[in-house]
Amino acid sequence: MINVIGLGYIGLPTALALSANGIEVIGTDYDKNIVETLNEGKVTFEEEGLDELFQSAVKAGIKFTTEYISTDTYIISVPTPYNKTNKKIDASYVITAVKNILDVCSKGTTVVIESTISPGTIDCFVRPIIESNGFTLGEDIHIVHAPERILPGNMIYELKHNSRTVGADDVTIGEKVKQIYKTFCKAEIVVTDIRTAEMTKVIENTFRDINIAFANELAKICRSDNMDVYEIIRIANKHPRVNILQPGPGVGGHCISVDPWFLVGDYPGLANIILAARKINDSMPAFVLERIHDIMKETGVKDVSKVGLYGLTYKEDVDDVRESPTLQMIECMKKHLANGIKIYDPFVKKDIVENQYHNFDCFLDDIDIIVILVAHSEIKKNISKLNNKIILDTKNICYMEGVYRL
Ligand code: SAJ
Repeated sequence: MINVIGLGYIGLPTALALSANGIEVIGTDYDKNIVETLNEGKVTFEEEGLDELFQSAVKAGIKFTTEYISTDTYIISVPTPYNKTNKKIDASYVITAVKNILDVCSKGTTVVIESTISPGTIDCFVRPIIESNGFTLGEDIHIVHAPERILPGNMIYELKHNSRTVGADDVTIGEKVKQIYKTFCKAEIVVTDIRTAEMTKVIENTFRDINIAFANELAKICRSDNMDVYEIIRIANKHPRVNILQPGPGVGGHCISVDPWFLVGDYPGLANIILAARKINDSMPAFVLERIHDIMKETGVKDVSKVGLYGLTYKEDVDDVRESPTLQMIECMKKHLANGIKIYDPFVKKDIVENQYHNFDCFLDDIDIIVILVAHSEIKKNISKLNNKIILDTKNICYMEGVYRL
């Protein structure tokens, strides 16, 4: 039986996939509301295919609880934020989970950490706790790091089809954990050591952050000298070895905007491109605000309450707002006491900011300028409704004349 600890964006789909593929699973989360919702037969976030997977897992007997269960295999998928002051990993959720496991586990237990962790986290934080509690590593407890790679918006497909990494001290244990993941993962599973697995995960997201930063920097350069960044990227990408990503209003989410900081925090002085990329991506929300300011001046719209931000989530067609560029923009506006801007997102049902609308047409009725910050399918299908609006399109999805871009 596997006890999956943390039923968030990664833990829940993983627990469900294991259960639906024949493994006995109990999912544990310290949040009573999450556990209650799941026990009422409802999923806790929107994701294509998640409902179906949930139904299969429930049929197969998955259980949800706030308790840690005594068993021989655990998968930890709790958050690993970074400490905003020293930029290093905040491993406190992982540490608490390991401590709680030690209280109930049986001898010979395997503890798999799925949460993203910076290189050295297991050596610095996890091994010492296990040893100081009187357990012998490699005998009483086997520690494994098996980071995920699934993309929000396409999680259920990628859970099955993406290659994965399993880092372990002992190859036999690595192979045992590989067999567990093989129940639902049909792609290659590479077994390696723990530090390699830790570093690999972090640099994958850092690679993407740097590439997005390059596109964002190009957008700023092109704006300063009146060139069309999208056309330039489109043409450059025809080169067989060039593949530039798309500029946007910033980088959000709990992964790409967080993981590179671990390297900056742990290797100051060495992580230079990585730091520059983070700074460029973090500067984009303020850059969009400047664009809004210029466009208001140019078009004569004086009242900020006539401006509407479309999109609150960190990217298209997901309901996750963590580190979202829109929230960063709103924060930035508050500092300058510019209140009154209107906001709408079809995926965000609860009121999380001031002046938030829950109906697209009402939102449109009340604004003159629309700023597209997230390319949700909803707006892509309804571009014709924007005909009489001044549009700032930061996602390059409107192709009519007169649209302002980054
Ligand atoms: N973005 C751009 N321009 C682009 C692509 C993305 O501005 O050309 C922005 C998005 O709008 C969003 C942010 O970057 O704000 C991140 O979005 P994303 O779709 O690139 O990635 P995430 O954060 O949803 O998921 C990433 C993935 N990692 C990589 O692609 C290397 C995913 O595979 C990981 O599993 C996930 O992080 C994670 O959990 O670590």
